[in-house]
Amino acid sequence: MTEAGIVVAPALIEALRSATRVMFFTGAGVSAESGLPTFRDPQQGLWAKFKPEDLATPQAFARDPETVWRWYQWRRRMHATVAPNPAHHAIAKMQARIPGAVLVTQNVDRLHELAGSEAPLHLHGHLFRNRCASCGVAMPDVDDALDTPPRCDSCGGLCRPDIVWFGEGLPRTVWQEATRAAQKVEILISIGTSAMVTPAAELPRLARRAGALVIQINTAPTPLDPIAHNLRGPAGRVLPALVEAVWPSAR
Ligand code: BV8
Ligand code: ZN
Repeated sequence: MTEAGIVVAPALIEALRSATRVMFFTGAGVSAESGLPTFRDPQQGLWAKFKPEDLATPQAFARDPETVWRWYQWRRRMHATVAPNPAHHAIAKMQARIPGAVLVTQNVDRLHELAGSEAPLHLHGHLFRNRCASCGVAMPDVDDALDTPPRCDSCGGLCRPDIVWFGEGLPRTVWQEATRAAQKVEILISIGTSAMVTPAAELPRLARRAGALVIQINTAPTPLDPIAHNLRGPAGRVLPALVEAVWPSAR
């Protein structure tokens, strides 16, 4: 039992202490304690009447680009006010302790990077990047106060967030790298994801089938429960306790 009241089996501590091939797989729950709503949480304020699945689609953008654009601008401004929480910092610490540990995130925020994690694989893109919806060219330095999507200098197409919408394919090379790594790891730690969105949610199952130990940190049950060793609790409390248990600061 760690001082945070988290029970971590000695075998788990031993496995993490000796592991050399580890993957961290994160979802919106890892950013919850930074104050960012997860996809399961009801939208806030102006956006309360929308469901993310209704806004985060190419069809929504084609139908009403201004509304979709304003939703992302609102999220960018909201993300600009939050900071990494102890969960992000604990993941960065564990990555430093386990050379070559791979971090794959479904999140589009940049809190892992701000906490010091190196080059996480973003399966669903980047909230703070934009591209032309027509020719795909990157469109950097767009003012996050703009209420309508600017036009591309090269082709006049509309600017869109560099994000994977529902119904769109994941970035091919990122997905290949993630699936290749998932089949080689000894341990996959799934943190703060409802494991409902595919194909991302396949990664823990892929790792399990390849013989990995899957550890899941979540405040609630998910479809991964049956294949995982479950540490129930908020990631901002469980992960620092796990770091302390595996690498006691005294050493
Ligand atoms: C694809 C960017 C094919 C956008 C995102 C039926 C009809 C149509 C499509 C489908 C369908 N059924 C399945 C599909 C496929 C679809 C899908 O999975 N839909 C879901 C809704 C069922 N998937 C797709 O469309 C994907 N593309 O399949 O393409 C294809 C292939 C080739 C060519 C063309 C097409 C694309 C999916 C990517 C969508 N984009 N994000 C944006 O951000 O605006 S996904 C988005 O939702 C997030 O990025 C994230 O990945 C996902 C939400 O999942 P989570 O991260 O898990 O968050 P969630 O809120 O669900 O859960 C939070 C968890 O944290 C909870 O478990 C909670 O208990 C826990 N928690 C809370 N607090 C804490 C905590 N845990 C620990 N500590 C805490 N403090
Ligand atoms: Zn263009």
